[in-house]
Amino acid sequence: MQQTPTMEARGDHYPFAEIEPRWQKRWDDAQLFVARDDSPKPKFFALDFFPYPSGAGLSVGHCRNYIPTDAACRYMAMKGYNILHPMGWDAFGQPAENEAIKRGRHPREMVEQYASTYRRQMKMIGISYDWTREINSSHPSYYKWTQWFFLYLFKRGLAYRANAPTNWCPSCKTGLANEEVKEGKCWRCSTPIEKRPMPQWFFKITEYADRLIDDLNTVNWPDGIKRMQREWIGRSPGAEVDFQVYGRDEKIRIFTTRPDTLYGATFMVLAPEHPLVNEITTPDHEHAVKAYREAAARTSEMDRMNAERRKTGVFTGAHSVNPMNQELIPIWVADYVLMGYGTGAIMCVPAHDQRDFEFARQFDLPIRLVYKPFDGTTEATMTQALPHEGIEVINSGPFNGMAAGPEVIPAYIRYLEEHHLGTEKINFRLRDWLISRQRYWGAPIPIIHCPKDGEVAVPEDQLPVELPDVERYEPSGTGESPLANIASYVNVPCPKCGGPARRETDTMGGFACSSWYFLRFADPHNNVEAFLKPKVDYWLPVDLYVGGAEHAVMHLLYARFWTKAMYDGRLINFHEPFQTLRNQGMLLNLTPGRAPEKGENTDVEDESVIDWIQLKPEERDAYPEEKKIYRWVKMSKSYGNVVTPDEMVEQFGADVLRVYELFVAPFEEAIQWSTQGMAGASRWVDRIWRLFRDFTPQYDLNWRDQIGVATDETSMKIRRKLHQTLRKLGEDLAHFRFNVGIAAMMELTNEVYAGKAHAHPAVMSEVLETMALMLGPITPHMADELWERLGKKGFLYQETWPTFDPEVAADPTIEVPVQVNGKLRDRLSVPSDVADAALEALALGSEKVKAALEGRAPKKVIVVKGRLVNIVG
Ligand code: ANZ
Repeated sequence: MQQTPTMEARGDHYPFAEIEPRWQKRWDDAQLFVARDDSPKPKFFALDFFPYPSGAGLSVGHCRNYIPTDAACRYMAMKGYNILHPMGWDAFGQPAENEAIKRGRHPREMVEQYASTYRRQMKMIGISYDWTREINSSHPSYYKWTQWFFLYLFKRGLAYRANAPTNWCPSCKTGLANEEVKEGKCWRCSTPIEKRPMPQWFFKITEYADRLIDDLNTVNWPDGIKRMQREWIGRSPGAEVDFQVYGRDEKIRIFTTRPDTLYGATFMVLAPEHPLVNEITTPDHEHAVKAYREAAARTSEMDRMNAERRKTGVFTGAHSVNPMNQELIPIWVADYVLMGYGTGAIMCVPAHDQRDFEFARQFDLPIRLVYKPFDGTTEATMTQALPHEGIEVINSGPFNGMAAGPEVIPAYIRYLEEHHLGTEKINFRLRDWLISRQRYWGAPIPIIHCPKDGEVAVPEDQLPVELPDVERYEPSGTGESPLANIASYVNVPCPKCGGPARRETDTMGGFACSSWYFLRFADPHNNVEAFLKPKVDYWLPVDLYVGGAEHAVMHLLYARFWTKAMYDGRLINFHEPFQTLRNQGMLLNLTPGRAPEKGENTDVEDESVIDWIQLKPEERDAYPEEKKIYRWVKMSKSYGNVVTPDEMVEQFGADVLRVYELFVAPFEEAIQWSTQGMAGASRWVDRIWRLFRDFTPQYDLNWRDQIGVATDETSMKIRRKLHQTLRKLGEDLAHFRFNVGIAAMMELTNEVYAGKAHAHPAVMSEVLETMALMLGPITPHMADELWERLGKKGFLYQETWPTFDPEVAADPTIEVPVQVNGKLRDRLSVPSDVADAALEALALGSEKVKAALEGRAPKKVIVVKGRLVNIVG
């Protein structure tokens, strides 16, 4: 008895397991993705955010970043660009070190092992990285240059050491930058931050605050990220004004964004930490003020900034003189004024500032309006502060009667400056970047402390300052780095005077390494300098930068600052590192959890998920199904809901995973993971595979000679769809609209399937050849295989993206006659598939038809689909 061949044997399915590793090896052997520094082609530098390789390996969520960038690179290669698409490891810093501590391993070997897993997985999904340029930021050959840049900033006065109250994470046992404190908690371990005064190294990012805001206008970035950077930098234009303390010599300087409200200042508030508090407090108020200051010291900054909190404060007994009207106003101390912003002292205008209003009501302080309200509100009837808008200025001496509006504030600033009462001032929220960490796993700060010469730079020929190899590297918790315990590391001669000196023992936070790594990719093996300038001139800036939105005000701000500092020293000739930035949407997975018990904290990172406690993977089986609550949450190790590319590639293949991730949603939007969706992608890939299986034997290399005679309706239809899809797909790939591009490819597949039995053979040859090229960026393994089976040589990556023929792509037009009351009045030239409604609108818009109707409204319009419009008027 004859056996039916299995689906496999018939070749019904794309045999990914055999094909994909084979092509990956061939790409590798041919060094296909190795970037050339000496190409005459225009360059395209595409970069994925510098990953820290974590122990769990890549999830299909991470692939959401890498696959789209890869499709874009492969497309740009076919469009004739010289591509740089590198990868490396952000190996230093808290994430890697914390994990190493947890596992009781040395971070060095751990990072190397994890990186090799990432590398294997990235190759497995067909990413076209140039691995010859791989970098590892924890390697001395790399951090030598991180240290070199530190000294570059130090020599330019942009790195300095200062004793400042720093953000201290008691769990990670290190100081943190402001950007690493999220809602008062450590970005790595969510432990509440404490303030500790200690000497720390800072980078003077504040010197670049204006440029960091202004130059956002020159880059193509998502609006949300630009907005977050602007808000983080927080530029506030206003004025500083001096208030004389009554009966004393001291003046109190305040910062205000609203000098136009000076006449409405009816009291002042100093931050509890303000240095003048002790000086001016009168003896009868000393006790209360002291107690209040002590209580404030125990209150977190987060709480102090919370606008909802009931206002508290104490009177100092002192008064100051309002410089505009010489009125005496009381000086209070209150914790809603922060010492770290402006001057730590404010004038209070309860009529127009909500916090001041609440404070005035709380302590029965006077309120005075300086804008006439629209609705007759008075100081007595007010229930909240009135913002800027009002009819005109009142209660303000020479300013009375000025119409409320934008010209008011400059008038006050002019007055202040003319009378030497104050000056224009722009304040920033941004603070200098705290870079030192009391941790082992980072680039050592290349400074030597000499009792005679002070802070001395390690001479360049002694770089790198190598991280000593130690058994125990856990943070000491004393506020000193573990390196401080290594006598041979610490005790060194001063490079200047040769006398005994101490090496700096803090290391740099990991964000220093990622502030310049994109430059290193242009010249990764240089051990004479950080990079050869002509190479950076050629490759940089990065044309396309792809990664998650969580770095909006950390890495992306720091890297911009370093770039500008290097630009100022003429090390590079551009001042924005990343031209186009794209943030991928998150990948969510349906995850079992339960309702929280009374008083239990949900503690889920994602704010949209409240009242839900994730079930640990080990609890899941035992927990009753009917009590489980399923939620879509970010795919991550901490939720135990990770799907790995390994599982998916084993079951469906890399090309199917690529199609699924590109197709399932717009790039920027969140994806809800679905393994059924993978099956859908797989069906499409198989359909293409079978199409080629059936038609490749008839493929004719010389189809162009025959194509002119393929004028039958089916052939024309298929060709039209083919060229239309080609036109669309090119634009879609260039603009990261992969989902609609692939949807168009799917429609094309349907059209080809519908007509393939009747189409002219030359058309089917054209379809195969063109589709293989179009699939190059999307399903690169299958596409190269199909291409080869068509008898072609080489790789699609090196082929030219096909051009569409606009004539073939054009929709055919037909002529539709228009009659008015039975008489032919016009002929409309319209696409053959025109909709009835569109045809009716066109007919009624025709000048000839309007003339025939002589201004009458049509009584009836009859459209005979695609053939005739009949108007009764
Ligand atoms: C008088 C006034 C009247 C104010 C008014 C506002 C509205 P931004 O935009 O954040 O820069 N301020 C100044 N220093 C402060 C500090 N250290 N702690 C708390 N508040 C402080 O806000 C600046 C405004 O916040 C300043 O302008 C000051 O109040 C207050 F109708 O002065 B304003």
